[in-house]
Amino acid sequence: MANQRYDVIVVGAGFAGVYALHKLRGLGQTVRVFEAGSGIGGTWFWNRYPGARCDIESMEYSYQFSAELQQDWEWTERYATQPEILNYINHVTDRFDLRGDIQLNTRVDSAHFDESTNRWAVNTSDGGEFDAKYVIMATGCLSSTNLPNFDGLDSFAGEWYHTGQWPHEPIDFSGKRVAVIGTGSSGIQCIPLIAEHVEQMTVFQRSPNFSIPAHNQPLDPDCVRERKASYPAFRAANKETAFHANFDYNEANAVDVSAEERVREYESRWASGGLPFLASFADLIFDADANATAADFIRGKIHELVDDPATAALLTPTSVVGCKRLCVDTNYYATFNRSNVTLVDVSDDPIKTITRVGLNTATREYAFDTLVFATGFDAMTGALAKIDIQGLAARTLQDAWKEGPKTYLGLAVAGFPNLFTVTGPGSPSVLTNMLPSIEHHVDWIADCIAYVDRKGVARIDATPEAQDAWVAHVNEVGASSLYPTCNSWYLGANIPGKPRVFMPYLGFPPYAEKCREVADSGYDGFTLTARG
Ligand code: NA7
Repeated sequence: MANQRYDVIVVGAGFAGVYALHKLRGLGQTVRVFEAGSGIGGTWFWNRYPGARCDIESMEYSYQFSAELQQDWEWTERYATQPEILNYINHVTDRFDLRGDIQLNTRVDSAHFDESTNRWAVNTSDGGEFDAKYVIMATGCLSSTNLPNFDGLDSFAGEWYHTGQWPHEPIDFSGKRVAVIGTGSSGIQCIPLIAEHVEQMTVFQRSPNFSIPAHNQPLDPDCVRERKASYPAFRAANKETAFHANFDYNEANAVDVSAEERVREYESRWASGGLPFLASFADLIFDADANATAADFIRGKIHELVDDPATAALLTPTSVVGCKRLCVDTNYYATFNRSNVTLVDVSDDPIKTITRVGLNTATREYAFDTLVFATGFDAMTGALAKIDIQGLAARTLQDAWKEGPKTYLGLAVAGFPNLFTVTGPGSPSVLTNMLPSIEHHVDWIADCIAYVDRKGVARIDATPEAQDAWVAHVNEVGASSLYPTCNSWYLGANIPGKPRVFMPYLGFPPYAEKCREVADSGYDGFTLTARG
C-alpha cells in the first residue's frame, strides 16, 4: 500500500483526539485519527461496567470550545453516566462532521521519525503505512488496563471481566457467586450495583480507599439555566483554580481553625458530596496534621455506615486522604451491610492463583462463577509504551523513559520532534478536570503547529535542558505535597517494575502561565530547525 500523507496523525479518538481533529482541521491541516476501539469515546467507550460514571460534574466535564454546543447539550444528572458521556462525544463527532476522518478498529503499532524528511512514518495494525509532519498522542491517561499477572487465569471455567474492557452486551449476574478484585474508583462504583443482582459477592481488598458520597441527582432545570447564562465566566473562574474545577475552595488551613470549625466544614462537604471534599482546607494535601483531621472524619463516617465493626475496620484506610485518588460513590460502604456481600482483606494474604473453580490466596481457596477485575490501569504512560515510538537516532520512547517519564510541560519529549502528548506525564492532567485540560493542551498544540508552519520550520524539538528543568520542577512541586507518600497509580506504584515517579504536575494556574510564556516567547525551551 502506498504511503498516505497527512499533515497530522492523531492517535486515539477519545475526548482529546476528537477535539484535536476539529481544531486542526479548522487550521486547514489534513488530519487522520486512528482509534483501536470499534467506536469513539476512549475511556468512555471501554469502561462500560455497571455504575461507571464521571466523578466531575457533568456541566463541567464537557467541552467549552463551542458556545452553541455548550448551550444546546442537555445533561440530565449531576454526575453523568458512561452511556450519557458516550452519547455526548458521539453527538459532538457528528455535529462537527468529524467521523469521516476517524479510522476505527485500527491500532497504531509504530511511529518512527525520519530525520531526512522530518516526518513521522506511522504503521497501523491493518498494514496501513502513513506519514505525517506531526503526530499527536491522544492516547489517554487511563486507557491501558492492568490485569495482575495471576497464574492460572486461562484455566478458570467461569466468566471473567476487567472493568476497563467491559463487554457491550449486558451481563446476567443473577444466581452467580461473584468475586470483585480491587477497591479503587472502578470497584467502588460497580460493587454496589452488581451486588444487587448476585447470589453472593466476595470483594477482595488489598488496600481500603477513602470514598465520599456522590449525592448524585437529576439536574435542576433552574440551576442548569443559571449555569448556562454565565458559562464563560464559570469556565474562566475554574481555570484559576488548582484542580481546574469548581470545588468551592476554602482558603483557610485546617490546622489554623478550631476542631468545631473543621468538623462543620467536613460535614458540609460530606453533605454536598464528591471531590470538592479535597478543597475543604487549603493545607489538606500539603500538611500531614491537616490531612489527619480529614482522614479521621471520614473514618468516623465509615464506622457509622457499616454495621459490622470488624468489616468497618477493614474498610477504614490508615493512609492519607487524596494521596490515592479520592473515590466518589453511591452506597459503597452500605453495600457491606448486605447479607450477600463479604469483604476479604488480602493485604497480608495475597491472591496467588486463579484456579478452574475460583481463586486461591496464600492460605485459602474460594469458588466463584464470575471474576471481576477492577484492578486499574498502567496510568499515564501505559498506552504510549505499547506503541513502538522512535525519535532521533532511532531512540525508543521506552528507552528514553526507562527511569520514568520525562517531558517538557507534559506536551513534548526531547528527541522526539514534531510529536505532542495530550495531558502527558508532567502536566496537571489527572489532578484536574480532564476536559478543560484536554482543550487547553489541544489549543496550545494547535497554536504551536500554526506558528511552526508559519515560520517555515521543519522540526520543533524540546531541548534536554528545558525538559530536565521541567521534570525537576514537577518533582519539587509534587514533593511539597503528601501525594508521593502512598503507593498510587499517580506514582506508577501499582505496576510492578514501573519507576516510581510522581507523574502529574500539581497546580493548573502556574502551569497554564508557563505554557503561555513558552508560546509567547517563540517556544522557549524548544529548538526550531528551518527547512533545509
Ligand atoms: P485503581 O484506583 O488503580 O484501583 C485498582 C484496585 O485494584 C486497587 O484497589 C488495587 O489495590 C487493586 N489491585 C491491583 N492489583 C491487585 C492485586 N494483584 N491483588 C489485589 N488487588 C489488586 O483503578 P480504578 O480502575 O479503580 O480507578 C482508576 C481511576 O479511574 C480512578 O482513580 C479514577 O480517576 C478513574 P491497591 O490499592 O493497589 O492495593
